[in-house]
Amino acid sequence: MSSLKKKLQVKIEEHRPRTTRLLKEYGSKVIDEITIKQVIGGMRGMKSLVTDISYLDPIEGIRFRGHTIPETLKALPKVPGKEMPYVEGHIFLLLTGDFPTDKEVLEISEEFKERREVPLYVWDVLRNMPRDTHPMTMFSTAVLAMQRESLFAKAYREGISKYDMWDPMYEDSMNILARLPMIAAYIYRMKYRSDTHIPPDNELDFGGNFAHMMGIDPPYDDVMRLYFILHSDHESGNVSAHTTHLVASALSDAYYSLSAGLNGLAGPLHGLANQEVLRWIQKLFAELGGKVPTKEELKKYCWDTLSSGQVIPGYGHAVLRATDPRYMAQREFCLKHFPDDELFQVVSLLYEVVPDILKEHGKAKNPWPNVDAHSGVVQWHYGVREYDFYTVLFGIGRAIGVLSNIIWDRALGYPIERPKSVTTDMLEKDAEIK
Ligand code: HAX
Repeated sequence: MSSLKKKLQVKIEEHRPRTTRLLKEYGSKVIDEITIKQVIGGMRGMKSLVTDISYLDPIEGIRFRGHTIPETLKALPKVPGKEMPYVEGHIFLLLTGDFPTDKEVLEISEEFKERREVPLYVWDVLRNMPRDTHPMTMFSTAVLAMQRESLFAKAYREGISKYDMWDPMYEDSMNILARLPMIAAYIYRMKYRSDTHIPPDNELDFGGNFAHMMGIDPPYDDVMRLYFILHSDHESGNVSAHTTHLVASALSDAYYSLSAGLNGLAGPLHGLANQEVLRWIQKLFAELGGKVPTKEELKKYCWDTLSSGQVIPGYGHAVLRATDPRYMAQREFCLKHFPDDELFQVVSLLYEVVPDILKEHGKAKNPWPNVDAHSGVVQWHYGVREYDFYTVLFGIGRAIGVLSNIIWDRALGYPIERPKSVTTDMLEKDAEIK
């Protein structure tokens, strides 16, 4: 058994009595109340999920296992000669709550090399889809197509005990994680690089290998290490995390669950916003005949967008009430590596104008940028200009968090999710509307 799996097993055994005790001794303690606004309004702020993998504070932003983004990036083992840490180390952190040693990280890196072979039929499935299919559809389909490989589904058929289910869920999840960069790079090069493909390099880590298979030189490898870590987890209530958790709660395996979560990520109000930001900015460039917009032109464009009943992509958030630290981490990278980039300057200018406009507009509770306002610029700079691919990149990162969560879901025996719905008549009765 690998060091990661051994450590995870110990952590699971330590944790289980905490959940059991809460349920047995404190199960009826009230922790919140629910309003009609929450019931109609997408359950905003309703406390109804448990995860120890990350926590999102409205002002401070995300903490991974209790650590802020700068703390996480600092403490994870670095790839030799590189600015960014191993993504493999972040997987270890999310799963166990501990920072790994160099040796533990290298072990996962090696393990991924053994697990990453994608079944050949997946390429056939992708190749048989119309070439103009959205890359997120291809990505999610590829994950779903592999469901026949599921060790969890097999173990269930053979009668696995509830308490052991985390084990095959872990095995499936690690197999999926090892293969996602291979699948994503294949889709990219099939669609946008004349169907030419670059085999993985056994000397490289998770992020480095992905950059290599995309065919993009350093520092794109560091870009992707940062990107996958930043996008990994954002607690459990966001659409991709919640969907993955919900589907897995029916004891669907990791393939079914992740594919469903990716479909949620593909929505423009969620992960697709990173594509929408670029599409929106490029539309402005086109309207101005390729000219870089002035501040006044940007303001007018924002107001035109709002007046036509659309949202400004990359701004606002259901939980955050300040600038997303994932936005800031990417901004710092740009300031260091390409401060004069034209698109980066437009994005910076947007940061100066959009919050005031959204405040004046008076609707959005959070006028500040989220992660998606920035991620496209970095990709664009390094030559990934096919912006409909951006959400696939988000999907690789997000898989790390959501799969970690469903392993823990099975470890702690969380039940099938089944909230209760009410009718409008019932709400009117509660509201005492005559
Ligand atoms: N531009 C214009 N209007 C906005 C807005 C924006 N960026 N953000 C919120 N609003 C509007 C909402 O549409 C809503 O309008 P209605 O009352 O007419 O329905 C109102 O302000 C109140 O919304 P809210 O409570 O502030 O925000 P929600 O929690 O309902 O929604 C969203 C959060 C992220 C979906 C929202 O801010 C949005 O649509 N932003 C733009 C799309 C985007 O960037 N999505 C990515 C978010 C991060 C993420 O999940 N990444 O994957």
